[in-house]
Amino acid sequence: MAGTDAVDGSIQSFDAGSASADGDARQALDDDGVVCLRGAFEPSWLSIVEDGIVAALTGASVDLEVVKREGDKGQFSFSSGAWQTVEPFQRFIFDSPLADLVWPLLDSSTLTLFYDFLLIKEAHSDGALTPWHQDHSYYPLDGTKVVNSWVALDHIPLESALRFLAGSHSSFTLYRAVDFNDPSAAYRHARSELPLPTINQGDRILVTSLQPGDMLVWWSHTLHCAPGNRLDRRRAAFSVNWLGDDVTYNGQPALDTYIDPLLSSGDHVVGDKFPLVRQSAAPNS
Ligand SMILES: O=C(O)CCC(=O)C(=O)O
Repeated sequence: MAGTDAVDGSIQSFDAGSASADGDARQALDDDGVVCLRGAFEPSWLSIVEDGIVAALTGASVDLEVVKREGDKGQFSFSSGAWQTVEPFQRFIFDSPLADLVWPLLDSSTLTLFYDFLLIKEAHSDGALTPWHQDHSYYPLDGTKVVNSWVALDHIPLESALRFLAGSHSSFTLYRAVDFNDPSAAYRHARSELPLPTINQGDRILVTSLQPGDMLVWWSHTLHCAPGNRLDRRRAAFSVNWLGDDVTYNGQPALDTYIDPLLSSGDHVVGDKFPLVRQSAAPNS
């Protein structure tokens, strides 16, 4: 894959409040593998997430990691599945417009919460880059309707924004999972041995700058990466990962966040850990 700096197109963006966002945004997500919903959250919702961040960073998140890469001034903090113990994250996930913005994009009779992920790249965490990867290659899941809804909490200019390989989701090919601490090492829960594709001339790398409250949504098969944060201010996001009606559990080894010992291979992924958040009266109605 190319480095994290090459960029040549803009992620298709829609006003989250506009009536046509569902259809056009869904088309863009299906075509490119990623879409941006502008102004998805009012500042009042973002301040609830900030309350959650304070709680998560001061002990409420059971799965918090804080790293400082060699030579960096700033830390990189990330936390998975904190919604279970961080009440403001619960409020944001269950009471904000989030679920109703995401559900129409999935073309699914159901919407299930998979997990949340908080990432904070402090000022000058230059080395905290996110290598090219595909979220799905870390999950013990079969199916295609898996999305990440990633909400910007700060102004994120192009230089520190996520990059996506346009259309890389479309064949649902599963590539080798990358070890984030050492991209050259084998990942311990590998599901596929297929190396990540090389980027060819004519491939499009998509990016866009974001304002606080803008939300990116991408499929779990879409290849993406992000640079470290070379800015002199924080670059933070709160993302929530969702499952649709074609997703089943396959029981393969994975991080605890993605595992529910109560589920068996072939089960629909739903339960206390992965709650059903929306369900239509009749399938696809
Ligand atoms: O924001 C980032 O740096 C990486 C986010 C990401 O790749 C993910 O959540 O899958």
